[in-house]
Amino acid sequence: MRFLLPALLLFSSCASAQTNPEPPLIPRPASMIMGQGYFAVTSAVSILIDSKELKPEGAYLRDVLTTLLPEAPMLLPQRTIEGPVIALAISNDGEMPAEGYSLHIAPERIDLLASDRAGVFHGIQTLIQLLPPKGSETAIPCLTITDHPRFAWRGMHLDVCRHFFGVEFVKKYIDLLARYKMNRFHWHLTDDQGWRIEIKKYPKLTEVGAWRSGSQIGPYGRGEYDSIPYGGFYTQDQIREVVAYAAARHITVVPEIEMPGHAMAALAAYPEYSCTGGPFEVQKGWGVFEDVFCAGNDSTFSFLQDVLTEVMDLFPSDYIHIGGDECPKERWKTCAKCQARMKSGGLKDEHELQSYFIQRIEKFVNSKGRKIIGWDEILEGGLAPNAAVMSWRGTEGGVAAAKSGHYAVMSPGSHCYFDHYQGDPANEPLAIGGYTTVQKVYSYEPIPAELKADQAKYILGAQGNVWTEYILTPEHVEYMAVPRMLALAEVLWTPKEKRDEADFIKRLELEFARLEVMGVNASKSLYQVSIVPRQGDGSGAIIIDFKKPTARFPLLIEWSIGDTFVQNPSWPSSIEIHDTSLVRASLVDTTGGVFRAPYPTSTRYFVFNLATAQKITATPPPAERYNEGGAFTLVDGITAQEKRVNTEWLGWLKDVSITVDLGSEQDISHIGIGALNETYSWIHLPKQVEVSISSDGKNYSPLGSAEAKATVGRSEFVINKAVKARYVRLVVKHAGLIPEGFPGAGKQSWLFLDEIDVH
Ligand code: TNX
Repeated sequence: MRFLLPALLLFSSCASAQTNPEPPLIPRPASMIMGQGYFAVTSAVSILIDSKELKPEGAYLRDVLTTLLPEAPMLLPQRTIEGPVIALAISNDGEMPAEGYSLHIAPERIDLLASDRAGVFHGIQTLIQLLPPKGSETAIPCLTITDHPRFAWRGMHLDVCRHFFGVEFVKKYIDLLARYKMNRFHWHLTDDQGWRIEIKKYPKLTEVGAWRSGSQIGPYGRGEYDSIPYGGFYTQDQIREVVAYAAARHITVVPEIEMPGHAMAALAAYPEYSCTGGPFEVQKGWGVFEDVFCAGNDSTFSFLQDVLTEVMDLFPSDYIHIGGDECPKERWKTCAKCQARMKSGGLKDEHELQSYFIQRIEKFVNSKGRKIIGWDEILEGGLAPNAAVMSWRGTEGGVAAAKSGHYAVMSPGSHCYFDHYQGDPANEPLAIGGYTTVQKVYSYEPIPAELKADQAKYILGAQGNVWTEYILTPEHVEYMAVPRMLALAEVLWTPKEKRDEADFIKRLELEFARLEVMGVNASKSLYQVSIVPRQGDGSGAIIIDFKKPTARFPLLIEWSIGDTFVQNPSWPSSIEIHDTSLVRASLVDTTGGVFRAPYPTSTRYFVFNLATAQKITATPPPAERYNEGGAFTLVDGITAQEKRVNTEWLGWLKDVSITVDLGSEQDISHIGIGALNETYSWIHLPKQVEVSISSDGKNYSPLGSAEAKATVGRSEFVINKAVKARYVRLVVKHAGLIPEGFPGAGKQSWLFLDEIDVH
């Protein structure tokens, strides 16, 4: 039976004379040759499978098509039948690389031939990307694709400890991985703030360890917590359900059980496996904690082996992630059992004790036919013989592993941490820090340049990590992961020479429309216009440059100052402001393109006072690392936000003298300057701020010391006196060495300053 909608007929007949345009597939296939004409996807289509083995993949495709079509297509064993077919088959010639497939779409039939079931599944994902995300019968372009992955490990991680995400969302996350041909889901199941997996032998791990009495609010180090009980965990049945769901999508779930550090939740439940015996609480705040598993106590190992035994029963993954990161050695130094273990084992320091710990666990995991993978700290003190390394602190860990013949998965903070900012922090929800745009992810090359070819083969691939300290909801996880994981998926799948950023961004634009229909809260930060102020002629004018994102053009910029909207087709665009203004800017698509969702709007509020955009000098200038915008930053109309330590604040390691020329003599009643109090980042308030004024810029008369309104975070140093002056000078005394009891004690502290307020 032949059944074509009139629209499809029209569509295919119009286009039949020409070669079809390339569809916007992500990741881009290794090879794609466009044909002519279309295949009509209707209820008349039958799905054929060449063996029973492919029944799950056939059923998966049928279920997807059923959501689009009036009736479910038939799923039949391979044979010749009348009418349009999609034939799935496994190739026996042994020539196709693992997970590879070829897809041939002709007007009458589609042939999907793959090296293995995973390849069939990936080919099905390609087919799905050719379909509309919802709706009805459709036509897909004739083409031939030959495709296979560049890397074997194409991973995404999710931290469910800092914040918990239920099974429904985990499945949605896995579906996203599948769509972009990712094949490892790294499930971070235990940490200081919560133990999230039921262990039958140790029920307190979830009775106690899965719950905390409150959570940190706001940025790190502020010491602010709510007192809302928080928690959750997965039962073993739920874990099995997720593992099976992922397996049906050819995704391996790699469980992570953290040791010896990041163990506070476990120790809150079973304090006997610590060095001191506790008691402990499941942690409310983020960070690194000194209490860890005791390495001298044999019962710690029996406990962890019991846990891992249940874990290995649940997860078929050949790699089991045992954490290994950020383990302070303080407790071990003063623990009699740990010290005795070091003595009897001839271990020369606590790093070797950590290495002993990991090797002992590795032996156990290996004895069950599995392998361990751990964060790069497991290299310290000697790497366990069969261990693989997940390189997060840069790429050195991966390089060291590969050079010594160990496998490595690359996940450097610089390119693979999707908990970092992806747009101008002024326009983004609070994040942990960093700045990793989708373009930066796309530029990532997983094979470090220093590796020779025979070493490079130890790089299994890479992985994007989503740590959730500052990510509270599923929608926010999606926002942080998408579209960055699409960029990483292409880095990991597509041949290097086929990668093309501009082309990717174009395809991404069409994908955004689909993601919206799929109910995925993708970030559009890529389209943010940056609003960047700079010094005018020093007489109270700020010039604002609108910087375009590296996105698709032709797109207009639209900005507003207050209620006045201006559209401008030209880049770069600049305006000048002289008064307090709310400035907004966004892109506008006047081409009637597919991507109709509004582009994000960037907003910056410029507040003017007598000092704003006047001539300013700072002697000495700020340290190079914290000198964005120069001294002008102190009078740019923007009060620095705490979360923007790297850009809006200026930093010094010494005293500084700042002079502002107000242009003419002014009546003044208030002189103030902002300073940052963030001792965990080694940033301390100044000792003193001496204020003086002058009419001629030569002779200064002291006004006195500004008083500190000190708080954690931004603090203000202020002096209120009615005077007349043209020049204002602030001599800011640096705090000197960091006192005992603070992070970085004994080192030189940082002085961070921002907006000056004179009125
Ligand atoms: C470091 S990455 C950690 C995590 C944090 C993350 C935040 C790693 C192995 N350890 O515990 O969540 O930074 O970016």
